[in-house]
Amino acid sequence: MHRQDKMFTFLLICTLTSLLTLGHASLPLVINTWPFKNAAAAAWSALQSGGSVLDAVERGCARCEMEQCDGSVGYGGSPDESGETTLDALIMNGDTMEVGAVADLRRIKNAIGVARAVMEHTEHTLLVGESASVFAENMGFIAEDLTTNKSVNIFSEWLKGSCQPNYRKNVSPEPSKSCGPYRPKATWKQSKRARHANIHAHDTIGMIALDRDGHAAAGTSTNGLTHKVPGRVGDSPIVGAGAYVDSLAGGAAATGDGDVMMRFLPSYLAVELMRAGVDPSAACKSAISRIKRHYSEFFGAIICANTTGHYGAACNKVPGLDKFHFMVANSETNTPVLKSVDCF
Ligand code: SD4
Repeated sequence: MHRQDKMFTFLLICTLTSLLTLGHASLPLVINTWPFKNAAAAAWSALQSGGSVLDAVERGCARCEMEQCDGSVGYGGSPDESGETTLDALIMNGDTMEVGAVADLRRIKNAIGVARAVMEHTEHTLLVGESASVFAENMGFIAEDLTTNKSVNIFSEWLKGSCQPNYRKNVSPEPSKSCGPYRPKATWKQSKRARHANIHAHDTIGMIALDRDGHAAAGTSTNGLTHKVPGRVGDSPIVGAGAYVDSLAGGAAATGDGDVMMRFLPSYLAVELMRAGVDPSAACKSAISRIKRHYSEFFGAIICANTTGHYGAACNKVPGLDKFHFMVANSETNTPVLKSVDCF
């Protein structure tokens, strides 16, 4: 069979399987990564009380920022190599295709709020680092320390353990044994260093909201990866990677090893597949398959929803991730319900 035929057969089988397993589509719909129930509830109640899909996504993600969902969202989590917590977030309007995003945001807790301010009060798409924080302060966001006792402990334990694990390669001193400062190795062979994703510190919120009038929005918020190199930006604030939405096609949001996942723009790919008529579950699977082809061991998952309110999710099966959990609220459930999908 030709490669294209194989792909077509794969998508057809996925679509048929998911049609059999999925419930009815129903709008409005809120769907988010991981079992972050309160975030889904906040988004759902925003919609129920007349808020827009953007309000729903902003409030849902902000709830996780406040609650420090799983330590992976908001302040006090994922200290970088210098012990600081920095935040990435994105919000996208599927009607206008406007995007606001912040990356490496410092000292501001409400990253999704700042992302929305970028979208609504500038002509830009993405602000980063110290300047993003100054922008936020000027827009009225309060600057405060994002460090907590917990993040200080994570950081000091890491220092005590010779800075293991870390994300350096081809440097000296040997990064798998010692702390920095690191310098490039004079000579080195291209080698893949095994990635040491901690699956328990890996729970970015990604959310999609659709209403009955055909409006759609998506967003993400995260503090990235623990012990990341300062300045590192993940996939979450990158449009098409962390999330993507088009009110004429659907939305998608990703979670997992952003350094790898952002190379494939999985959210964009999934939305384009749904635009072409592919079922959300099959679109999600296809986006994960694309990454698997190059990084069979990557840790990651994606949620997808189309304009009719059908939804799905997919994840790469790796040790510690057999099933991926996500939340759904729609007019059928009227309350957030925990769903799961088997990884493949
Ligand atoms: C990142 N994708 O910064 C994020 C981390 C994550 O679930 O999703 N965790 O790479």
